[in-house]
Amino acid sequence: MKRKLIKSNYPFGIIEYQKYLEYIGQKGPKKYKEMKSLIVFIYPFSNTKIKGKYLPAKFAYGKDYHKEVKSLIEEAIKDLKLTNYEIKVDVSSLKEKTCAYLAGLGLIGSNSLLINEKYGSYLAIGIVITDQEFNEYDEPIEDDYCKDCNRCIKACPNQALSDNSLDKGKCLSYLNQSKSTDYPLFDKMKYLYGCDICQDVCPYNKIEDYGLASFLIDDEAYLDLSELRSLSEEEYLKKYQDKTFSWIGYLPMVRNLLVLKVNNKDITLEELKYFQEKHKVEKWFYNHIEYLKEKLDE
Ligand code: B12
Ligand code: SF4
Ligand code: SF4
Repeated sequence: MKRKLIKSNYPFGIIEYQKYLEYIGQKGPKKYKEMKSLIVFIYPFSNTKIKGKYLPAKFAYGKDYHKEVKSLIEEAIKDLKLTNYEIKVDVSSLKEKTCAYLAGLGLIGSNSLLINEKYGSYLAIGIVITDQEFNEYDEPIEDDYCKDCNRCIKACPNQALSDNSLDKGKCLSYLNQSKSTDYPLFDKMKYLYGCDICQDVCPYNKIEDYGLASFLIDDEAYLDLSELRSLSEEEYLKKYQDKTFSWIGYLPMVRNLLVLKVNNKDITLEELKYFQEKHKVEKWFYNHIEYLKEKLDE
């Protein structure tokens, strides 16, 4: 199969599935037994930090990247006329950063993310897994982008990074996408959803904005307390269904906004009590508000 049939305006690379399995130390396929190749795509998010205290990280500025990337890939591989394939974006068991590295699309930095020489690290990875073999495969880049920079490691407010590994339990991006009860770890949260602190400081992201139009900031990236107060859970989910953050649901987003409001001392005790009372059956939420009330009082 010829790779020139793939039409993409952004970089892509192809690797043998078997080589990926060997690289990650797996003897043979546990899943996708008949598959032969992985076609790995990257698509840039916006890297422009919009001023505002209550905005999500940049990967959630625009439309849900899971859906967007899937349809871009569907279009890019149309001419290959594949019969046995699946498109994976974020939710597969494949180690997507490692796939992108092996496909020559960049290197994994100390922030634990794939950095592409042109597009930096603000990007989404999408993968086609197929039984099709190709006439040519890509090789990884041999270089070291980070050297002794360490800016991301120093900037992480929760010390979640050390060299190439991430302590997920300390990472604000994990905390604010879950119903975590490690309340003090939210004290230095800066983003309404996800976290970009370790990418904001990276020199590879100080580039022009290549973000896809559908990933640029839109009105639904702005959430405010009075709106969350007036919308029912159902109405909220309907309004924000095309956003990357919709999957975590209503209450975790309310929690995130309340945390940021308290971190910025920009809320009253009465407002906190209102939400606490309204959702008192959710213990993880109730107790977090208890913690926030004390913090506001400090
Ligand atoms: C779970 C998950 C998270 C979790 C936990 C991540 C973790 N490492 O534990 C949380 C919620 C914290 C998270 C946060 C984010 N995530 Co995330 N996440 C994932 C997901 C679904 C799985 C990652 C995972 O845990 N894999 C298991 C671990 C063991 O493997 P791994 O992470 O691939 O790590 C391996 C490699 O890094 C490799 N490795 C380490 N060093 C080196 C060096 C070299 C040279 C090589 C080759 C390999 C290598 O070894 C590791 C172990 O095998 C992937 C999608 C996917 N299916 O891969 C997206 C993914 C990694 N996330 C992504 C994004 C965008 C983010 C955020 C930037 C979002 C945000 N703004 O908040 C943050 C960044 C946080 C950070 N600094 O890493 C993108 C990454 C894009 C990029 N440029 O790399 C991915 C690929 C989703 C996508 N399809 O675009 N994420
Ligand atoms: S995403 Fe935020 S909390 Fe997670 S490692 Fe980066 S700076 Fe630290
Ligand atoms: S901030 Fe520096 S150390 Fe961290 S990923 Fe970027 S270049 Fe590497």
